[in-house]
Amino acid sequence: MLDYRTAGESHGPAMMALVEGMPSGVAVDPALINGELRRRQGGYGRGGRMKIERDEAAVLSGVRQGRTIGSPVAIQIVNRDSRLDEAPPLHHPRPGHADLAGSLKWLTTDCRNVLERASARETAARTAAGALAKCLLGEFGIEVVGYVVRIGEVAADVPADLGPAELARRRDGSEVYCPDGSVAAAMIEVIRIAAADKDNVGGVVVVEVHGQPPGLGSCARWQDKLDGRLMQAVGSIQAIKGVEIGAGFSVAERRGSAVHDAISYDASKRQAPTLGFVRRSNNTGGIEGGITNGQPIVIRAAMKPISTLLQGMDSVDLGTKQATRSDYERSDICSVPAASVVAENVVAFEIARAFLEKFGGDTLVDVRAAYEAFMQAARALGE
Ligand code: EPS
Repeated sequence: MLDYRTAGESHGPAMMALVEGMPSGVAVDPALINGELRRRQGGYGRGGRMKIERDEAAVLSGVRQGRTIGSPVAIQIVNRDSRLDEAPPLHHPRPGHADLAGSLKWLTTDCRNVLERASARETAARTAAGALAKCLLGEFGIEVVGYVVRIGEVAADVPADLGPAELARRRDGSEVYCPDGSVAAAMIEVIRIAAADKDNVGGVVVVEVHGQPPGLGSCARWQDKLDGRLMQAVGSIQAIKGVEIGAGFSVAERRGSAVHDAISYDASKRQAPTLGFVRRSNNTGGIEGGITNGQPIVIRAAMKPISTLLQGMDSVDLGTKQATRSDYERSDICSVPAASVVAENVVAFEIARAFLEKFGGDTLVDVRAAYEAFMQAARALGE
């Protein structure tokens, strides 16, 4: 089974990802992986740390002559700002960060032990693992694209049918990774004003997946439902507080006839991932009963403003219990654009995991044969 783990402290020597279960024969594209790491470091609103770091993936195992060989793939991203033992203690927990809850959990008054692992720096490792998964997805024409649709009170209007290439093109021309060029300047202004007020802002990101076959995930076991798995993958990204699939929370206020995506059939579209089954809408976000239906998968996630505030917030000293302001640690003002990159890559990993659950084998040749046999049988269903 495809799986991964991450390790590393924000100011330790390195961040690491260990990916297991990749079939052999997958061409690993270092430019793709490092491109995603670079995008994650960027976006308007990033702080001083990102001027120090130059994230680059060193692939230490599992790849020979540019292709996976079936063994675990270890990826290391060196931290330039590595000073874990010298980093000062932090006794005044920041509301919203893991500082207080983690210090209680691990019985310490020095939040440093907790915040080093809770830090969003960990998402560099998740991004690298997801980008590796994209090397597999690319073999099957599956595209994953993440972008920003809200910063604070400024919301974007992104047409539903742009398609992944155009979405990525528009997004990549934007400092806030938003495909709606008409609001980018306003988003930047919201971040700038918040920073001037020693405050910060959150936002909303969207991830779309295109080209995946029907039948990924399962309704047989609740653990295998793909929507639930995607929600966990995205909801576990630092500072994410809500995840929706398709029309999400808005379905609650509409009638069923206006929510469900009516089905028709068009034989001329049999080669598409939907196998010719046509929907006029995609409110379900590409997943019904925990299983892909071939329509694009659409996931939205809300990110809270990050919990390090230049102005501080009311807090207490964990040693004396006296009232104080929370500590300020060097931080970003807004990392919503970075979160869109992380979300894109963790989603890519979950899609690859579900793909290999259905079509997995030791080699890419096995996987392709299983995929093609399934697609052929599914197209011929009922004949
Ligand atoms: C973070 C605090 C900042 C961010 C960090 C997340 O780090 P530092 O304290 O070193 O300035 O820059 O994010 C990253 C390092 C990253 O790579 O995304 C936090 O407390 O969560």
